[in-house]
Amino acid sequence: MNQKTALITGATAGIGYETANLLAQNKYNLILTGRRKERLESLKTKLELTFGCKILLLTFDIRSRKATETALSSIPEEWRAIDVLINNAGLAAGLGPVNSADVDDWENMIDTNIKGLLYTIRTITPWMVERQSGHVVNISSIAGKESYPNGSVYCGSKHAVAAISKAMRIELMPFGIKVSSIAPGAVDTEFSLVRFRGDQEKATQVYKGFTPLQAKDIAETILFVITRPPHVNIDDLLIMPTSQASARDFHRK
Ligand code: NDP
Ligand code: 8X3
Repeated sequence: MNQKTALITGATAGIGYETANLLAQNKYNLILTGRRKERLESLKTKLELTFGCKILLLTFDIRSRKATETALSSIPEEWRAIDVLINNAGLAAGLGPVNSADVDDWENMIDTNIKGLLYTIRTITPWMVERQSGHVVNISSIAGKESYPNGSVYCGSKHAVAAISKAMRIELMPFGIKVSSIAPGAVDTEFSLVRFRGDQEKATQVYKGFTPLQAKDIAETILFVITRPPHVNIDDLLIMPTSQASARDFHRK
């Protein structure tokens, strides 16, 4: 049995998927979540065979408080010593101004990026408090530091993740629990494909003419953050592509 356990939300794609691979390689046992069951199952098979780690899968929609609480509460006792919680599941839905954007998209982003993250934190952190140990890593964004036009609610949701992380750090500090916030710039994942509802052409344009971050870059950053010595916490880490200097400034060839 490997020694440490990490729970990663949104492990079926992108940053969560690559983080699962890297942590398995680094001898973590993993609790992996997402809605796409087949992807989770094939990832579990691959990681168990390749790295000999133990994997527990939980398939649920994080927007549903009931589904999230039910799934997380079903985690068996022997898995509850969670050393690292990586709140990664999230999305942007659409891109449009407040006067005409789709309100369903707003609900989707708020329910996933803010409420789903909170339901997860509310269920898992009491176990960390009991053990007086643990590390929560919240995936924010450059959009949690700057707002850009047509992204008000996505940016708002990521600003909320940053604000929640700051308060959590103070609340959980007396229990020896670390809280880190990681804010990436553009990462080439399924993110833009989801944002543009499967429009591959629009998604490709987002990363055109410059080299974006790869999900592996963020996985390596997460591994760095969670392997610092006990007296060191990385509070807030902004990681950008070299050709992106702000939420809106790209150097495209
Ligand atoms: P992907 O679309 O590649 O992956 C998103 C993951 O989140 C998937 O595993 C998906 O699983 C899961 N997820 C989304 N909605 C739900 C839901 N309702 N219930 C359960 N799981 C859900 O995107 P990324 O890897 O890029 O995104 C990961 C995080 O990184 C997000 O929080 C995003 O906001 C953030 N981020 C991304 C950046 C980028 O440029 N890509 C930059 C900065 C931050 P499934 O669909 O199977 O449920
Ligand atoms: C994702 C990065 O700039 O598309 O969080 O919002 S951005």
